Formats: sequence, C-alpha cells, structure tokens
Amino acid sequence: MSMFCYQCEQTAHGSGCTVQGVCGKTETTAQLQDALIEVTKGLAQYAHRAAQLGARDAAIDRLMIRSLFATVTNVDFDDERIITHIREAAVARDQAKALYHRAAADAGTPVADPAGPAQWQPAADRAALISQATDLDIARLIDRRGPTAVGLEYMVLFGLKGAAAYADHALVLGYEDDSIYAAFHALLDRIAGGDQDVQGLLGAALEVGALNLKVMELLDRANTKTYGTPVPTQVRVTPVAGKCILVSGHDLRDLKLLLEQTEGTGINIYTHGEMLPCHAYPELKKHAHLVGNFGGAWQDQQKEFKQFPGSFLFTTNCIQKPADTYKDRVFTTGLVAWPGVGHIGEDKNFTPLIDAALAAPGFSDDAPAQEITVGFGHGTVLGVAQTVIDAVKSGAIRHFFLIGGCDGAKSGRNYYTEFAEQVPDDCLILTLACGKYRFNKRDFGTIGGLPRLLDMGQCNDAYSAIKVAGALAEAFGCGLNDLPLSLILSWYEQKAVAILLTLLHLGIKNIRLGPSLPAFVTPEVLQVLVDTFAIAPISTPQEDLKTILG
Ligand code: SF4
Ligand code: SF3
Repeated sequence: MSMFCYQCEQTAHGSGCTVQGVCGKTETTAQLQDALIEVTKGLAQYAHRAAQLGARDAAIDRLMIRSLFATVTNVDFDDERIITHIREAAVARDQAKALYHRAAADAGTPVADPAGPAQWQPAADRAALISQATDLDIARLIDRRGPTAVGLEYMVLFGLKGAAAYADHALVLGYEDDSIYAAFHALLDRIAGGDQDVQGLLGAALEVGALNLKVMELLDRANTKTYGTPVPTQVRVTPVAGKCILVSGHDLRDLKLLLEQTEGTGINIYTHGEMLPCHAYPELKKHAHLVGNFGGAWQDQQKEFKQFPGSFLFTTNCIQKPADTYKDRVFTTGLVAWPGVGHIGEDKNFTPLIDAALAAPGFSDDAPAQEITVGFGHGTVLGVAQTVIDAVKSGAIRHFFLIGGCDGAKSGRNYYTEFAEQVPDDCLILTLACGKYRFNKRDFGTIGGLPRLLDMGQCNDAYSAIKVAGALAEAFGCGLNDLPLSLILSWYEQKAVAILLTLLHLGIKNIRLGPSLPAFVTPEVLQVLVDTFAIAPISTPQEDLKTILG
C-alpha cells in the first residue's frame, strides 16, 4: 500500500505525501480520492463525446463538479462519504455512456468508446476498491511517463478542481452555464487520454485558466445578484457577550440560511476565515446577529477554536482535525466531512448546530471593540475609479500591490506580513483570500481618502482584482503589464492553482509566487513559465520591493 499526493503547498518535504498527508489525509482517503478522480475522468470522457453530438444531462454535469470539489485539499476526510461519491460517479458515468450511445445512434455516427478511465470499474467491495485504487498511484505514473508530463497533467487537474469548487458555489445559488460544463468535460477528457505532450499540456493548463475566469465571473454574478454588491463595512473582530456560532468556508448560501434559522434565537453568528467578506453583502449584513469575525486563517483553528464557547459550521475547505475539546460542537455541510463529526444534509436543517450552540456557555462578556474594514470588490472600487485614476496621475498613488492568496502553516509566510508592512506609504495594497490574515488587522492609514489596504474579498474575488486592473488599463490606454501593479501571491490549495492559471491565461507577467513553488512544477516547466511569464519565486520583501519599485 502506498499513497502519493502533491496537490498542495504543504506537501511532505516539498515533493509529495507518501505515508500520511501533512493535512491529516490518511493513505486510504488519498487512494479513494484517486479512485473518485478516475471515475470522474471516465464520466467526462463520455459526457464530452455526448456533448460533441449535442446531448447533455444537467445531473451528470453537476455530479462531475461535485466529485472534483470533494477531492480539494481540506474538504473531505471521510472514507465512507468518498466511497458514496465513487458509487454515484460510476452510476453517472454509465448514464453518460448511455447518453453518448443514444446521441451517436440519433446522429447515425459509429460509437467509439474511449479507452482509459472510462473503462475503469470500481470494485463492489470496500477492501478490493482500496487495493484497486493503489494502481492509480501518481508515483507509478511518474515512473512510466516522467515527472514533467505527469506534473503538467496534474496541474491541469488541480486547476480544474479549484475551478469546480467555484462552479459549485455558483450552482448552489442557481447559476450554471452549459459551456462551462462542456469545457470541464473536454479538459478532463484531454488528460484522461494520457497522451498529451508538454506543449499540449501547457496549452490545456492555460485553457483551465480561461475556464476558471468564466467560472469566477459566474460566481461573482451569483453572489452579487443574490446578496447585493458588497459595500465598505466595518467588521468587529472581537467577541460580544452571548451564545455563538462560527461559520467557516466560502459558501455564502449556507451562511444566509443559518442567519435566517437563528433569527430571534439570541445566538450571535461570527464569520471565520474566508467568510469574512460576507459582512459586506447587503443581504447578509442586514442580519443584526451577524456580529463579527473570529480568529485568523484556517491553520490557526485548532488553537483558536478552544477559545470559542459555541458551535462551528464548516461549509467548504479548510477543515483540520477537530480537537477533542470542541469536536462534538463541530458540524460540516455540503462536501466537507470529517469522520465522527456531525454532518448537516442538503435539507440545510441546522437544528443540531443551533442546539449545540445553545448548550455551550457562549461569551460571558464583551471584549474591547476592534474593527477592520472589508467590502472593496469591483463594484466599490470602480465606483471611485476616477479618484483612483486622478491619484495615480498626480503621483499620490505610486504603485498598487495585490498581496493575496491562501494562508498556511509554513514559517516562510512571514514574508507576506513583512512585505505589507514595508510597502511605502504612497502605494496602495489590494488583498483577497485567507492570506490577508497575516496583516489585515494593522492600520495602514489612507491615501486621498481611500484606505491604503483594500480587502477585495474571497479568493474567487480575484475576479474583482482582474476587473479593476482591466478598467485601469483601459483608462490609462495601456496593457495589464504596463500598469503600476505587482502581484505578490501566496498559494496553498487547488483554487490558487486555478487563479494562477487564469492570471497566466491573461498574459500577466512578473507574478511573485510563494512561499514555495508547487512540487508538480518540474524545473523544465518552471523554465517555460519563467521564459514566457517571467514568474518568480518570492525572495525577501526588501529585495522584491527594490526590484519592483526601482
Ligand atoms: Fe499532502 Fe497536501 Fe495532498 Fe494533504 S492535500 S496529502 S498535505 S499534498
Ligand atoms: Fe484559504 Fe483554505 Fe486557500 Fe479561498 S481557506 S483561500 S487556503
């Protein structure tokens, strides 16, 4: 038995987790996730062929998205649930096959069943399934096909996983797009063939970037049409007296439904991690019992949750092994799961979570008030575009730095705190995703009436940053790379891979990436990225600032 996983930045020794995931994923969980991906690729091979003949099935498309999302880092650690996903995906794969065969018959074209994952049959027995999954080990593939081609193939897959998470958030709000599903199927089909060369795979990776841009745009539309355009909002980051529930993850709908179900109960709701930007959405902020944000980024949860006298809801990544002191008050929903932790089903009846909060002591006192500001999505920033443009023209704003991305446990991540602190006073800092907790409680002052630190939202709100950059480039009559804008990115999981591919698809150069480079990017691929996009690993804040500002 063995496992091999190198999809996140935390991967063991910077090369791959082979015994147990640093994230807490067991060998069996990793193998079952490999099996789920194999079946999903097979499903996509058939769905792609059916789509080319004009046939599709929304249920199959949605299941493909959810299967990919379930394998994102820090989402699902529960083997039984992953086995259920495998069984469901296998049924959907057979339905996709039938769909393709019917469409081919209708079109009068011969049927050509794809080889590879489409023919992989998951064993009915659990032990047999696990042993069968061992053969799907990436390490064996690397031995056979070499690390560069396999690394690129997995870069495509990891980007698709990240984009799938965003597609699912849009889907739960009723927003979906057939052309997006078709692109997922087509890209999965390409890597399922296993015969692409390096150039072909690089092209596919940039296509994932293009796809993710469409998905982020769809999600932006879903969030803003459903909950309103985010507005600058003061958020309390210290507790108030009373019973409490903490909501973590990225799913706005779960937060909204919980706010409705807790209305009038006296329970206060706190955002955590990537839920912080929710305070800025009019339809969420109108609930008076959404009282604040608790704690820092995901990797601090085991320490911080011990101080939270209420219950916890995980709506998406990043969940870590809950400590025994609070485990019985933790609940998951959607695709998140941890063995032995209560799960709220698709009916979104949060009663067990609410009861756990009522049974817990709650905060006895108000802590001294402290507030930060969020809500600088594209709607707000473009609303003051002229002020920004004038400030750049007058020299009041010298440069923009987007310091954003995922947080994580590595000590090298202090770079981002120090970088933000050392950005000169005449430069503006844009931020997004959970990496901002490294510096978002500091006072950066203002420039021309604008806060120097503008929080644009969740990781998917990279879409806002792209929109703002596009509008500035238009106003100045220049290209994106000619703007006084530098991207200082931190990555951890596969959504960051999707976003990075989107930025590369847009031709954005000189991105600084850290805290370490992905293990699946071999020196050969890195050279191509350096030659084409001048991508660079982070060095020190001093050196990088000097290079950028001259
Ligand atoms: Fe290791 Fe990351 Fe994979 Fe977890 S998700 S097993 S930490 S590479
Ligand atoms: Fe953070 Fe997990 Fe990536 Fe949406 S919550 S950014 S790491």
